[in-house]
Amino acid sequence: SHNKSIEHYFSTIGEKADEIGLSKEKIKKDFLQKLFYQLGRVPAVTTSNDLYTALALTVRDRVLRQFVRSTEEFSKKNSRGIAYFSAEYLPGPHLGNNLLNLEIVDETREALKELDLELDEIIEQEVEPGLGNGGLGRLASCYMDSLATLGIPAIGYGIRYEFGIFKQEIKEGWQSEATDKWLHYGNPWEVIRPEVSYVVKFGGRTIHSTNENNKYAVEWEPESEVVGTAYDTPVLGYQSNGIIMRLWKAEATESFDFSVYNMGDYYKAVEKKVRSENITKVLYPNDENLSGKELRLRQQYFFVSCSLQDMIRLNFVQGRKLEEFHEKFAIQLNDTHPSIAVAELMRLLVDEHEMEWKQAWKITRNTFAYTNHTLLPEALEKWSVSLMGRLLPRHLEIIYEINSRFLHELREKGLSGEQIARMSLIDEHGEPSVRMAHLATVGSFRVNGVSQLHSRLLKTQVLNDFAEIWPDKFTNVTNGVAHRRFLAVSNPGLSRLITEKIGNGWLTDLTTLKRLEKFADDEIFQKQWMEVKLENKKLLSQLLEERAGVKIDPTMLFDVQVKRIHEYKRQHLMLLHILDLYLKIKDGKGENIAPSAFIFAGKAAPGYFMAKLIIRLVTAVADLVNNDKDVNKILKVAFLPNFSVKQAQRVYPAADLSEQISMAGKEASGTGNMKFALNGALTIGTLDGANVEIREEVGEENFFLFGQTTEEVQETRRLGYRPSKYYEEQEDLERVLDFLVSGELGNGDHELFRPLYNNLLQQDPYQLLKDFKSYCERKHEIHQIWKDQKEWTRRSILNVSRVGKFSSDRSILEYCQNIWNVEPVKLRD
Ligand code: AZC
Repeated sequence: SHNKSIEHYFSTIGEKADEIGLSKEKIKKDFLQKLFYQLGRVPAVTTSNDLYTALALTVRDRVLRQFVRSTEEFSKKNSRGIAYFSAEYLPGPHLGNNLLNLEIVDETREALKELDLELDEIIEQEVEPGLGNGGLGRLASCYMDSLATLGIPAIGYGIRYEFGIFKQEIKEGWQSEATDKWLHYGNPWEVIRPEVSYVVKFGGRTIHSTNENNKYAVEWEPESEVVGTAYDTPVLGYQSNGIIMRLWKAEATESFDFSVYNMGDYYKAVEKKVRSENITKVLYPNDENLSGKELRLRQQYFFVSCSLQDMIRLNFVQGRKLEEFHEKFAIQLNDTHPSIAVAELMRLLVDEHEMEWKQAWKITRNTFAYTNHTLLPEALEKWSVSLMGRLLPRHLEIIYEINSRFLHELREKGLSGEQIARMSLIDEHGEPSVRMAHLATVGSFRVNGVSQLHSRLLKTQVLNDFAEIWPDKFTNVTNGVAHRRFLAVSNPGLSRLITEKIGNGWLTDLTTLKRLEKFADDEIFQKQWMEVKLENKKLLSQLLEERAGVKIDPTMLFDVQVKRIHEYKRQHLMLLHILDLYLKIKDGKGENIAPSAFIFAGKAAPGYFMAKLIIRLVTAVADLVNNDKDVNKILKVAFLPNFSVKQAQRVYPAADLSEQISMAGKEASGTGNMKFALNGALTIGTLDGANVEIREEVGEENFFLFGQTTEEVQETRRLGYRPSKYYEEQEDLERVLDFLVSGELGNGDHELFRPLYNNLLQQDPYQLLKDFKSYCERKHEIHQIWKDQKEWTRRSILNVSRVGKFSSDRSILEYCQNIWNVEPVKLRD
């Protein structure tokens, strides 16, 4: 058996299969060998990157060893496998996380110490793969972590972008973008599988005919082809084996077009190769906004086609019939980015494997499940029929066929013409286009939102027509976060303190944090808790001094908003409040203000003017506040450039206050909100996304609520919202808004922030002005509570002890039970 072969392999090299070399001595020896044999270095002559690479390779050996065992376990169990389809992943740095999961942090630290090396400095070297934009990509990686830990046979499919999310720099106060060459120093974590590769076709035409057996058949004669090759990154679980993230890279079908080459046109031949490789060159940096670009659709189709072909191969390798595909696999669509998969699976089954349409459709509909991540209309994907027809002519035909059968069904149900038009896969308003969310919904057996509120709004608004005819198809899975990364790895101080008190059961069952509750009033424990937080704040202060040039007193209240910059998230609401405080201090009315550091980080989509202007406003307010002697003892403002998972791991542990202030109804869930609370920050927030559930868990007395509810927001709009009313009625607000265009911000330029000013006074689509007052009131209350450090700490402890629900382990178990119908297999003995 497979197991025997592993045993056999290790016996041939004189080792035992279950000895994975976790001792200090073995780690040290392997590290030196990697340095010597892989990199040609001795410890006396190395670069920091050599040290990092040697250690990463040492750890990778151990990760792979665990991984090989899990492949074997999974094939023995032969249970339904999960394929997670996601155009984005944000795994963050691997090294620290893998050390934790292998439980060799101390051994490794010791081994390196004997060589006069510092583990933390080496960990610091790692360049993370920024293969996602924000919440959606990070969620995919949290889910990989939990799938691995829970021992679920799973594979994460995606795209190996050569350039990830751009590197953000601040130049003269503005965001500027540089390319992210994350592969420059090599990538020790991936294993290339040149033999796992598939051809993907594009363009051309379809030929319909009846073949010799009198069977109707369609052939797709493409205009071009590319090859996708698998790059595997093992994802280790905690105390368990591992799964893989399989990312596809595009290459030309042949290195050269020989016919052209023979004619002597070398450049033309190479051009074709370059064009093919373009597909996986770069991640589109738009978060919840469409680019509508042809290359983006190419990316989506490319990775989906490779992945489905791979799954069909696996299905056959395991000796199954294609008719059983849906029993062997479930595919989770991470938003609509991979939803062309519905049409592609139909094409593969019907055209390539000659299956009857009806049977193929049954398999397809029992394979896919779709997660929606946003209700924002500008983020709902649509592809113009003309583009789709040009790039994927066969898929457009298939989509039309699915649609015609679907609409027929609706007519039989007696639905009105209007309702049928609303539900059609094709939007006929203006330029005809394919509604990808409808395709995903029709082609899936389950549709879920990512928090209770969001799932309810999905059912009652965006996909209401579908929820009415298929109520059982809709469900909720509230997001969760990889608490091992976001607490155990990134906040070692707090982790140690917690473990001393309640043991380390929380690593595998976060709800055991509940046991901390009884220490919330324990003064000694409170003091230790505060000390840990202060240490974390000192570390972040150092980083802010280095990266943002701002010196911050670590005893200040760290008031933090980190996330993508978007108007609906309302970073500018926080800025209006800071300006209000500034003006009050200037008036000599600052006596009630707690010394505060306002910390921002996040990227703006390069083409999103308003978001970039908001960043410019942060830096302008920072310049004003930090350089004003009357104010800078009480207030500091900093923008930390280039927010990433690595940066995030240093920010959450140091936060006192978490800002979750989106307009209600707009943030599908949020996951940063969970990471902050897990690290002991209190939250100021609206009743939006998962905030609602966080508040429920931690208790309303431990959560600073403000602003309108979703219903109130809608009512405000219905009644004809006039933002200038609030400007006219509230003196403070008027003063702050006028200050934006007073010339005192942005080096005397009155016009710089005029677009923001006009937007707020004229439309204010996210109703900042309406929520301003209640936000400021809550802030005032927060500042009073902050002065009572014991009370603050008590609440902080209660927050941590009550966020057990928000582990991604819990989310994944819900996916298993309510969607995939699989049972976790615990792997390691
Ligand atoms: C985000 C949502 O905005 C965020 O609220 C949620 O927590 C996260 O997904 C994970 O579910 N959405 C995106 O990042 N992007 C898109 C296209 O929705």
